[in-house]
Amino acid sequence: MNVTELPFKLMLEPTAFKSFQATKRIVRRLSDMQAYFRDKDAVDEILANSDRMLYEFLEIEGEENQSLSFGMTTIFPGTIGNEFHMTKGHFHTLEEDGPEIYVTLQGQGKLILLSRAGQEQVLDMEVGSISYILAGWAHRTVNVGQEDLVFLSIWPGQVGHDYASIAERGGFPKLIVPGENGPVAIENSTFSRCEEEV
Ligand code: S6P
Ligand code: ZN
Repeated sequence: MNVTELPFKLMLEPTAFKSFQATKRIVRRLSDMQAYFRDKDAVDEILANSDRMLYEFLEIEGEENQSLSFGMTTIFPGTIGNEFHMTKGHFHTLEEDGPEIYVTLQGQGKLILLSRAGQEQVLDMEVGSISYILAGWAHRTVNVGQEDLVFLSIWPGQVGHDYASIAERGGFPKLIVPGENGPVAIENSTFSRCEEEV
């Protein structure tokens, strides 16, 4: 039986998704994200020993209009050079754009946001926090803690994911790196603003 054929409930806890069969499981390793980290020597050094798993996400995909997709992402702790493990980050596709809600279930994170018009924001993620991502805002999550960062996400089912626009801009405006008193957001020198942006 496909779990989406009948109503169901899950507990709001980090292990919830282990109890059913997700329709999609994606694992991203360092080899999938070499271009995303700025310290290329650190990338090469780690890859020479092992292809580290950075995060995984499990999804139940809603494929029809007015359906909802939802998923659970686990970002494992660690750094590549001085950047924390993070997701690729994406815009939702322009044609079928839609908002998204994240609920943090475990760990400490930062949510980096960038609107198509060039506005930017960084929000803290901590256990019990709910983040509302407006339609049109790209989003990347970063694990800034010592344990897994686990969060639930809910978004319109028909929405696609646009990773290319992030790559074209050279990433997000901010990088999250360790500081003396905890994680800090610094300017990303490879990020390029479009001329029409604010
Ligand atoms: C989907 C939602 C999340 C991400 C997941 C992995 O709209 O934002 O489920 O897909 O956290 O991130 P990414 O950027 O590799 O898709
Ligand atoms: Zn998304």
